[in-house]
Amino acid sequence: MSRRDRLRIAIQKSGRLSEASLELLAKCGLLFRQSRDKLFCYGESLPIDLLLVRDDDIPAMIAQGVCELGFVGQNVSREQAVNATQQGRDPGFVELRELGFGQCRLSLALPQDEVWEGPQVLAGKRIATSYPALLEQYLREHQVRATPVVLSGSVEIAPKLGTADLICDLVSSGATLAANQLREVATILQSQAVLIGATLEFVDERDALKDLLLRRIDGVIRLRASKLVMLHTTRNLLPQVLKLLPGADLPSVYQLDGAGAGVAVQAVCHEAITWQHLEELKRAGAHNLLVLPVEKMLS
Ligand code: PRT
Ligand code: ZN
Repeated sequence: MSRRDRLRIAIQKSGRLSEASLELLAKCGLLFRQSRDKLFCYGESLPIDLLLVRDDDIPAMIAQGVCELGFVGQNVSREQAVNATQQGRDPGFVELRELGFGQCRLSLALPQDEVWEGPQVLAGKRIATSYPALLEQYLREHQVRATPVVLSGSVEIAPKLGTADLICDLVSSGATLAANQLREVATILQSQAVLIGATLEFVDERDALKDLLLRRIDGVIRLRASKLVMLHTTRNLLPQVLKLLPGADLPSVYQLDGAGAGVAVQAVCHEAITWQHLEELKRAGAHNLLVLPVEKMLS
């Protein structure tokens, strides 16, 4: 691989992952010279440039050394990795981080009136899908023989057209399945957007740039779920109350003015805080509970 002093990251040009991908990069402090209609955006704040492409092309671009990093759905990265492995090739890329957006699942769906008693009902059936490698892996694991019918789009109408008996496709709300009188019966893969990167290490500036970007992405992801929790309690109840704070960093405890054993607690929690958490805290003796978003954090 030739030496380069700038890092390239590929994201989907236009589609379900584009906006969230750009937003994540912006939160990492990356600014690009405006050219969203073009393939290449020059990085102005750091020597990190952006490639805007079709999501399916990203894994191969990384494997070929065109770019070093990319954001894709796990459905795409796993399909291409399994496909490469089945052909005895090294995929040339690895998953580095789960990014927490673009959630969906790859599922099998049958016409609504057909029964599902487990994977054995698939025997001899034609299954329409854009994910033949993941489907074949599932069929192998369940030791059942069926015929994948590979389609690049409009998979959900294949049973109605008679070109397949059932489908294996991405689902998020389930509305598309319902509109086509299909019923989700089994999930093959739970998917979300991931950061993928070249398997090879770099011997130039790109290595440090990749580490820097990974650290910033980790910070953004961690902060997304982080909340500042403030509450009042009494000193004797403090151990129980602190035990109930989900994923809390070392909390600060302050004596409340003129309130005897009354204390105020402040803690940054790194896990989602639900109403149930708050109710449990209240039962344990906490009151005046406040949950606030955290904007930036530097430890
Ligand atoms: O042009 P390009 O190839 O880049 O775009 P694309 O058409 O391949 O991708 P796009 O933008 O549709 O999806 C990009 C990625 O978003 C996918 O690879 C998934 O990782 C993720 N994602 C999340 C989804 C969905 N949710 C989703 N619901 N991708 C597709 N769908 C489709 C699904 O195929 C089905 O047709 O939406 C329909 C089902 O949605 P519901 O809500 O009706 O269940
Ligand atoms: Zn695509």
